[in-house]
Amino acid sequence: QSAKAAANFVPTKEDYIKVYNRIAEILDEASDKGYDDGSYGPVLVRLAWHSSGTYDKESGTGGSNYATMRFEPEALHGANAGLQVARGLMEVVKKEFPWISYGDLWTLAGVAALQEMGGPHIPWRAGRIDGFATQATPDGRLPDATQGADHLRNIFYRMGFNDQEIVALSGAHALGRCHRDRSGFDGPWTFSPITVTNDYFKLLFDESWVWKKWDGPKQLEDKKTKSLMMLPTDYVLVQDKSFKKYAKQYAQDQDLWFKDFSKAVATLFELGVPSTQWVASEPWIIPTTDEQKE
Ligand code: DDH
Repeated sequence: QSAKAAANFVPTKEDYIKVYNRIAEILDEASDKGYDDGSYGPVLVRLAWHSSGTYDKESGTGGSNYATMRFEPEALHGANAGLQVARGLMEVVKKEFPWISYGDLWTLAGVAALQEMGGPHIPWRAGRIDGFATQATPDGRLPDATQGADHLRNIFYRMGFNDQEIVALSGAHALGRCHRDRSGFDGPWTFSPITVTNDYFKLLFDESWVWKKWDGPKQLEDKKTKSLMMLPTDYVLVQDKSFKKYAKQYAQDQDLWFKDFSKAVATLFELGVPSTQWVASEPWIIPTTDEQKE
């Protein structure tokens, strides 16, 4: 394809599905590489979330529109430690599909990862544009795992979310793990860290959580197997009365959590994007690779 043809290329939903499918292939390459639990899914979900969760509704700054995590110092913010892995993977896809914006690519990767790991469909549409380093956000917009309920509310209310949505979004910690060399914390939240389930909520209620005795940052471990972890901010969801009500509902009803999680994540991934930029008036439902075979 010549440069001129590439510049005139107007992608359709089908073209984005091709990108989705390519990302789906890459997820599994983790197992050959011996990476973590055998999928790049969790770290890609984290990239999509950290690129969106910088949004500030008052100033309208931050969010997924400009993919400013490509630039320093945002790339080097403590909260983003380790995400160079995910950005590097997406660089490969960007080379193959140069017409896609980084903001669309990263959020589509989050959608592909969640859906391919067995989660609910996440409505998504294209329209984000690449921005500039001057649009990067200041440090401190993402949650700090050592803090309490007030901090969680300050951070997520600033994005426009309420208590129910904070709890629903937090269920993403069913996935992945903490890495000593990234956040300083250590271990997975659940026994199935590459499958989307409501186990995070179940475990919060069903296990006894005790402070881990170690030289690392303050975190909890399950008394029984000592192989799972919770961050102080995770534990807040069963301590704070309002959060706990929703956490209990999600522990008891995975379908309810899937529904609320899908809606909140779709909103999260669209934060900071002016509605005039969307290529479609409504978000699309992209079929999983399994559904495409049916
Ligand atoms: Fe998270 N998260 N997260 N998180 N997160 C970490 C890992 C992952 C917090 C802190 C951490 C969300 C909310 C919060 C994922 C998704 C989401 C790690 C470990 C820390 C620390 C990083 C490392 O060492 O590699 C805090 C604090 C909050 C909060 O206060 C609410 C949300 C809303 C999401 C989401 O996706 C909607 C995922 C996935 C991971 C696993 C990454 C991996 O590499 O594995």
